[in-house]
Amino acid sequence: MIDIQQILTKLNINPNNPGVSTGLKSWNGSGEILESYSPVDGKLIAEVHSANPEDFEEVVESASQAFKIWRLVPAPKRGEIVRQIGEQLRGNKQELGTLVSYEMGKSLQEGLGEVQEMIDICDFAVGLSRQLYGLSMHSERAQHRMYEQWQPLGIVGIISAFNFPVAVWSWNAMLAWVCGDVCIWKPSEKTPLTAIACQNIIQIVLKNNQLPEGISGIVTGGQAVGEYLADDSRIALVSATGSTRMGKAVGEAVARRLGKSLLELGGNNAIIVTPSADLNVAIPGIVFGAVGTAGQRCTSTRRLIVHVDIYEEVKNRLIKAYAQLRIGNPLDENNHVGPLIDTIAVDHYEDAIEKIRKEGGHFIIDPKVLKGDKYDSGCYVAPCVAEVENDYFIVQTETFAPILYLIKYDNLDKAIELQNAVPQGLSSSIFTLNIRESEQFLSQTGSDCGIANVNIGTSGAEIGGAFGGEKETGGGRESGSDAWKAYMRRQTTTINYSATLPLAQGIKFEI
Ligand code: UN1
Repeated sequence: MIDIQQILTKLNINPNNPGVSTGLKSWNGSGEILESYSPVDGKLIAEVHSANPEDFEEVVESASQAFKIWRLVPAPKRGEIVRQIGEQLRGNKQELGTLVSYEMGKSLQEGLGEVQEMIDICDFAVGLSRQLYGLSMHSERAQHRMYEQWQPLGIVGIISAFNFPVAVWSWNAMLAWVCGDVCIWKPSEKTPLTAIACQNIIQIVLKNNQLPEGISGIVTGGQAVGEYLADDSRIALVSATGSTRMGKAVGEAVARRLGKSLLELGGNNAIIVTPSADLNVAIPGIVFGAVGTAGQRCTSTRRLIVHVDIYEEVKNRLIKAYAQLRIGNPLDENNHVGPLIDTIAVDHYEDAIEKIRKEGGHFIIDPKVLKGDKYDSGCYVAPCVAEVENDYFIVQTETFAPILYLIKYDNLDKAIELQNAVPQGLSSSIFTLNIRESEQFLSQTGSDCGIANVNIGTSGAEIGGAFGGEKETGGGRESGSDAWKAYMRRQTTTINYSATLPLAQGIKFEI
């Protein structure tokens, strides 16, 4: 159906030696081999070497040297480089989006959408490069000027997850670059090729502008490579997206050396459906949130908290909607749901299902691991819905699969309490046409999440807002608004242009 060799070639990837063809030896590493299999058809796409400690050292050294040059480039000029990256991404959107879809398994629409998010963050970062504003203050001392300025941090380590293999890296990298930082990327070991494709694109732009390649480094590999980044005090900021388990390990290691971390971890996102909800808007929002990307977004809808008066109606409409879902090859636009990332994810799905049953859950739409020709990779599962209690252990856990939990409520205070009663705090929504209900949900006694939506599902956030969440989601914010501040250090400056030395707080000191 697609000619993957042709796509790899267009993205400058030599399938027999994916890293070396791009120039920097370390992109291919010398460490153990990572095999990239497509969950779409189970085929091996290519083998990539992971980075060993020497490779890592080489990449950090090249980043340190590049930082000395890059920090001197004026911010709007750095923005111009990011603009050129955005142009390259526009030119490669089809191929990169297709590779994302093939290597990761999300639908082609979503693969292209992910590349669009990268293009959008480039545009955002270009504008931002002229708006890295600091405040100025009035000094309490005469003839003194006081202000703050934002300086680059240095090397930013980016650990990204398989589910958004390229967009989440770009949210971090594009901001970090206009801020004057250099980046070292550890992509998910499950999706190394999309990362190498991005590196090729960036390196073309850097080369065209005679800039050092160390501005954008890559270290492929698993947990060990993540640990190199977390433990190394030359990495000023580690931005990590992924599971709470991974984030705790990274956060602890970085904190031990008092480095900075930005964590964007698991979600356990709920939608509250009130009696006034417009179900024609709510049902597609719920279904897209629960089954889009096969339930593997950190913003996927996991819990549906429905008012008792409309519970049966919502349940019936969900049964109808799920019956229409087409599961299969994500590159075929007729399908709604593609595969899970690998068979390990399928094991997690099956394990969760067993736990739901054990704890007393009841499926209204049955789970199933799909078999047969079309599902040869063994990674395709049926999206399912179960009636549960919010306090089941399994409901409190994020399972990266299309499993939706149905929970009943009778008054809004209780619904909000249920929505907040999980360890995670990423995304949340309410469907209502009642202004009191919507305002209560958005008030300080409402949702405790980093994202709170009204009449929109929990997933599909735009890049313009700050993205991230509270509690076990890690507290970090990436992407839009003023998330850029995490990639810079704030410096408060006071300048005395008087002929005396007045001290602050009126202290007298005479010699
Ligand atoms: C993620 O799942 O890690 O809000 C990021 C969304 C996307 C990003 C999700 N814009 O669904």
